[in-house]
Amino acid sequence: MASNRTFTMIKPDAVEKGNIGGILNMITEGGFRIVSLKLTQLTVADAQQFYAVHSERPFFGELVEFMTRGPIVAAILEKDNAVEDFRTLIGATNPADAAEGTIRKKYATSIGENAVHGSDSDENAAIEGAFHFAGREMF
Ligand code: FUP
Repeated sequence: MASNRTFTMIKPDAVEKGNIGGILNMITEGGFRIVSLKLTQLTVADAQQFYAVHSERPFFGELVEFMTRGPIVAAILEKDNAVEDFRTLIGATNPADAAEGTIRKKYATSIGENAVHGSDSDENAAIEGAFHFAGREMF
């Protein structure tokens, strides 16, 4: 059964450009309830662990550098079918391929600086959420 929670990050590019409010608005307008929310910054070790699946890819160094260059907003979100519906709301990894009305279409500038993360499975949503939030920070 699909879980009703996913995990997101508003990435450093979007935070730098002042787009936290606009993105959170699209998230809540999209029917997601905010369970947990914080402004924080990934260490290099955090980013390497988070994106370990991409460690052999040529863009890995750039990805880690980007994700650690400034603060991010971490959040746990709730909605029926959360993982899949949130990936629909954020759009394709490359904003050039992202559909109209998606967060990446509006706020991403490139495949690397693509404004938001969304978990790709229920299992990863639980792991990623627990990495950032203690039980007492989940509402
Ligand atoms: P997504 O699940 O849409 O965030 O995309 P992936 O898990 O495939 O990729 C994770 C991150 O790696 C992307 F957000 C950006 C970065 N990436 C690149 O910089 N270049 C690529 O060719 C693919 C991904």
